[in-house]
Amino acid sequence: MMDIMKKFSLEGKTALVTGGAYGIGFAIAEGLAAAGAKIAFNCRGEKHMEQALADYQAKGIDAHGYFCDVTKEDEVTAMIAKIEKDLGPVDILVNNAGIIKRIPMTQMKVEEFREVVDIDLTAPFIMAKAVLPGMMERRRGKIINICSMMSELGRETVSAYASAKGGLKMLTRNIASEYGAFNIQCNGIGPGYIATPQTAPLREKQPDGSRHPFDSFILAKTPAERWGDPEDLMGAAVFLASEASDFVNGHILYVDGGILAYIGKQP
Ligand code: NAP
Ligand code: GCO
Repeated sequence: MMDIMKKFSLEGKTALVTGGAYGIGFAIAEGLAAAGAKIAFNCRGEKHMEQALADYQAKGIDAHGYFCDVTKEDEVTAMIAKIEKDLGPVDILVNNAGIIKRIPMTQMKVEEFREVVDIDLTAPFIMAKAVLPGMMERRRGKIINICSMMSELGRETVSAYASAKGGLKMLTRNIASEYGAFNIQCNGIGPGYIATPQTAPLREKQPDGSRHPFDSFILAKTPAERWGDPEDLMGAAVFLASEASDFVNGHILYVDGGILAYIGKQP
């Protein structure tokens, strides 16, 4: 009988996870490493880099860290060249780096809107553009864009983020459409509400020790009745990075505890 687990192996593959110093990116990199991939990641600050390298080492992962602001095409080009010299061609790109600004649209400055779109949408375009030529030459490649509930839904104060993540869903589908013939698969992961630094403000305990109202709201909207853990995303990432998903393209795999399927618990 065939060994189906071979289809999920990433042995011999090099994965680049943007924003992989902590949070979801770190967990995805950890999962890809456990499946056999060599790991490269980037961040912008010395402090985060030092801590990340120590954290990867503590997990037994020989991760390679690179300083790069993903919105700067020259830094991205230089980083990819360094990675290819250190580890070989990038087989798997995970566009994870992202920010959010929670500001009512009428109060949001245009520069703030532009900054979110620049990091959450334009940067994945820059990153994909940097790795696609090599993937086309080798006639294989995997690009995974980290989308969001806000690729499908809106909510107050996240107009820039939802616009970017909605665009990222369509960029994912367009890369799949334009480069699928080169045996390149571009898919998305749509995490639900995950406990990371990005959502920490939404989970802060109230002065009286009670749950943040948004925390209670998410628990009522999630059939799993819990926030996601970054580790919950590892399986989806390994699947979409491996040959097990070679005939999956342009798909957004939601890992959300069921939020998108559920009207929410009656109060
Ligand atoms: P996070 O804890 O805030 O981490 C974001 C990461 O992105 C950090 O490593 C940060 O590095 C990096 N980054 C930000 N801007 C960058 C830039 N210009 N260049 C390079 N790196 C940059 O966020 P997270 O919760 O792990 O989220 C990771 C991704 O998942 C994001 O795309 C987010 O939108 C998405 N997501 C999150 C959730 C959730 O509930 N947490 C749900 C759905 C989707 P620095 O230290 O350099 O800032
Ligand atoms: C918010 C949250 C969400 C999550 C995530 C949900 O303010 O609503 O930050 O946007 O980060 O994107 O999938």
